[in-house]
Amino acid sequence: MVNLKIDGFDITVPKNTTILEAAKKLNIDIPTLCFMKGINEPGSCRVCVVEVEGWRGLHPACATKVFEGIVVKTASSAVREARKNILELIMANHNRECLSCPRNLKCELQTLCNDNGIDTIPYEGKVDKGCLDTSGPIVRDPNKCVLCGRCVSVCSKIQDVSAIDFAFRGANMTVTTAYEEGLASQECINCGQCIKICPVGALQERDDTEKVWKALENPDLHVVVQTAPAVRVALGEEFGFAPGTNVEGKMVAALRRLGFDKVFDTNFSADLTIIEEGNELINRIQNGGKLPLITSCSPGWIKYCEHNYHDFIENLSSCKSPQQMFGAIAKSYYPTKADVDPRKVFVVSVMPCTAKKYEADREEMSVDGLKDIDAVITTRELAKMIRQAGIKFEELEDSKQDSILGTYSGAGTIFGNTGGVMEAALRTVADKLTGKSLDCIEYTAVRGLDGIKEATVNVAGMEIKVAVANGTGNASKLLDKIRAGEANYHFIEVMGCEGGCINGGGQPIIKDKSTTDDVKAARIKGLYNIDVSCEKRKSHENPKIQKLYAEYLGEAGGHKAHKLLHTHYTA
Ligand code: HC1
Ligand code: SF4
Repeated sequence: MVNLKIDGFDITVPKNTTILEAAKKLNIDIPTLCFMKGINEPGSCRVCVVEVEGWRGLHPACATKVFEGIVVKTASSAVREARKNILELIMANHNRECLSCPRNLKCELQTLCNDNGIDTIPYEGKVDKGCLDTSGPIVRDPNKCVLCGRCVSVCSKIQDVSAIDFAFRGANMTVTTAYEEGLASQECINCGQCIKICPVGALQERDDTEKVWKALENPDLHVVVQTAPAVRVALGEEFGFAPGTNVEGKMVAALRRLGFDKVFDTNFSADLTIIEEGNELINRIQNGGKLPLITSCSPGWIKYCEHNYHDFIENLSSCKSPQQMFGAIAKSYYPTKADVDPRKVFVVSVMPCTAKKYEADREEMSVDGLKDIDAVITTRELAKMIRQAGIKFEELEDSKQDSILGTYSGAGTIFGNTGGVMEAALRTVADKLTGKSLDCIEYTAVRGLDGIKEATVNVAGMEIKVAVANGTGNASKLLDKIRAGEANYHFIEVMGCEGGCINGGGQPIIKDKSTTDDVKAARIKGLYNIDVSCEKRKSHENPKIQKLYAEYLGEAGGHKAHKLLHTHYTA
């Protein structure tokens, strides 16, 4: 252990602790724009400089290790002056259209400038570093980039994609793509993890709210909305609720106020996915089909697989994702029940995921010329619409989803958590294979934030080997092991983002990035709490799903189900 003094207070910390970490233990928050533990290299922004007694100059707290007897000052006049100067330089090279920036009031740079008394920018900088990239769902503004490198690190080290990197030197340095092409033409998987980690507004999702407003104003359209499982435990953060708070009732009420003709739920079609995917798994196991079966509901993962693991394309489940299944049913079965023209049904999705915008626009995602999904907005965009409409979200009375696409089981709900799709599938597959209604339904081995989770489940005398890859970075590790013949499974769940959809690129921005893991854990708990409170916790027990098969689809995996609910991917 090492003893030191920070701002006059004694503290003892383990060897190799940085000054930044030691100060945190004393509740001293040294600001930094670049450093993210385990993700980004320390020391590029220099905002965290501190004074060390006896040393010349100032030193970055994120990159300087403590040693016995060190005396540190984190807010001396030399530090404050240097910090101010560094921020002025960053601001000089930053597009300062703060009022029209989507990150206004949630921008780390803006907060730091306020806190450090920046009122004028004394330097002439460079704010014409490139054009706005609007080629796809991820919008990049190089003129707002502060070169912190967090996006580059998350894209390469966590997501294993490397769609963006630093280019050029000196004043021309920028973060860009290969050949400076639009992100849409790159290997980018649209996961939006770079958006969430960006301290400023240099990365954003494409804003599709106007498209939704226009549809809502069009009297010829019948506009229905679905909300993904993970939205309900995060939307509240935009309105002051603690992470993980279930605001489903208020969310439904807000959607009604916005004018949607029907408010439905993606949890319903998550249940539907389980029926189809469970059936596919049993078929492949019993009839010698391609194994392992790998889930296909995360569009970021699908694109990653197409780019990097085409030898596993045939392993992907042919099931469309719940988002897409919902749209296909909303434009086929639902119109027969609601007596509306399917061509007039306009389907809006509220998703925690930026890649869902890309998925909805994929060529494969339509039936008989009708696109499954017409518009996708993120959790953040929904919050924006609620604010635009002047709705006092906090004070709304809870409301319930509409019939017939709004009823769901606990299994459909936990889809939003890493391991949730696997657990939901096992609940159904185990019942189907044993012919019983099993009581033991919590598959805790596949829960939690570990990168790769494995389990062997004993069902009806059969050992089913399963694995869960939490994020594409972990998927690559798992698939490499399978390629090398070092591992083998019957069924694998892959979600594109670490933690699953609860941590999707469209979820509310976590301003204090050091709390990210706590926020993820709270959202995960929120979904498991809903699961426990559900009357039905298995997808095949959802009465509205049973009715859908009885009245319309016929058999799971049958002709109609295939036409509407399945697809195929090509490398
Ligand atoms: Fe997801 Fe899914 S769980 S992919 O994370 O399979 O986005 O929440 O809607 O489609 O249901 C997202 C979440 C979501 C789909 C489901
Ligand atoms: Fe990388 Fe994901 Fe951002 Fe694309 S969206 S640049 S894959 S982090």
